[in-house]
Amino acid sequence: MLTEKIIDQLNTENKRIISRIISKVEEGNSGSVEILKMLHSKTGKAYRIGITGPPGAGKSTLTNQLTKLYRKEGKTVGIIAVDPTSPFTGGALLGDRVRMNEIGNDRGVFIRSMASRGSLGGLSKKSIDAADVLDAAGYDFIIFETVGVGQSELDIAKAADTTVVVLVPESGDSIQAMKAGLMEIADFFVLNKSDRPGADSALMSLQTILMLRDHDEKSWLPQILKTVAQENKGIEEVAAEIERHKKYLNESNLLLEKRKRNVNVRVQEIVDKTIITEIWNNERLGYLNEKSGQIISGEISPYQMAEEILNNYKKNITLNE
Ligand SMILES: Nc1nc2c(ncn2[C@@H]2O[C@H](COP(=O)(O)OP(=O)(O)OP(=O)(O)O)[C@@H](O)[C@H]2O)c(=O)[nH]1
Ligand SMILES: [Mg+2]
Repeated sequence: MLTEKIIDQLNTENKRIISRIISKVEEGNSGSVEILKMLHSKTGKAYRIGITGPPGAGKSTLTNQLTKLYRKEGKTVGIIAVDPTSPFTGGALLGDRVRMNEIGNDRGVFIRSMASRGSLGGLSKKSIDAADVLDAAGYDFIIFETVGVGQSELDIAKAADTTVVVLVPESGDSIQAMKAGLMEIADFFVLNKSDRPGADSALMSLQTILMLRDHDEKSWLPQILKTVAQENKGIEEVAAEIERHKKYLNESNLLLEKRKRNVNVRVQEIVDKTIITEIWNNERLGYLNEKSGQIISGEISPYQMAEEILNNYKKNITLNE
């Protein structure tokens, strides 16, 4: 079969095949599902890192430097940059392309930009699917870069083994982060742009916020690392902290726990989406549309309508069995 042949050629040396498979997977149709099923047995080896934080914090610059460091160690890196496609720019951010160009030409690095807007829950599902392709291809590290602003972006913590939250010294940044729920998902913080004034006081206020959290001797306490990503300062420490967290997860058996929890959510999401698509076929949508006037006028209650649609769905399943 054609697909099997393509999957056999899936390795880090073959970027064109990787691109092709990710594009196929992005289509989100039955062909995509077949591919994902086939490559699943090859996944599970890559270590997944999530890098998130406010817009412009230096996530891409940090990703770029971290990747260069991993490459020096002979490791391969797959990067998924999730753009919160704004209706104004309407696509991948040019800046990322420019900043990541340098590593993009490296044989051991693969970069894919994905839009987060669009399909239902598109962000988490598609980026995790793409990460599976990169994992199966054999990349040692997979880095997700997402802008941490909305709730859906927090999903990235469910896809990553280690989540790094990047902040900058600008006042109020840590408060913003707390509001956006970034505090809960951080395995550690990077205070980037530490060359800017106010870095030390930002560090202190972040530390104060972190101290307020519940913790004991055994639990993991997120650290704050200062970096100047632009000047490649503090990057080795970031890599070391990722390694320390990875070791902690492995030794406490939490990596398996975390991955189990994530896979449960993932399967539930797949089931949810499949059922929704199955229920809302054109026929039922049309029927609902036809009857909505009667719901407004009070003849049928929304619950009665919902029951009718669900019963019709269940009846059809029984008939198909
Ligand atoms: N002063 C200073 N500037 C930096 C540092 N790191 C990155 N920058 C600059 O900050 C700007 C934004 O950097 P990016 O790496 O694109 O930030 P980002 O978080 O990926 O941005 P988005 O993906 O657009 O949210 C760029 O102009 C960088 O050159 C740093 O440590 N210090
Ligand atoms: Mg970026």
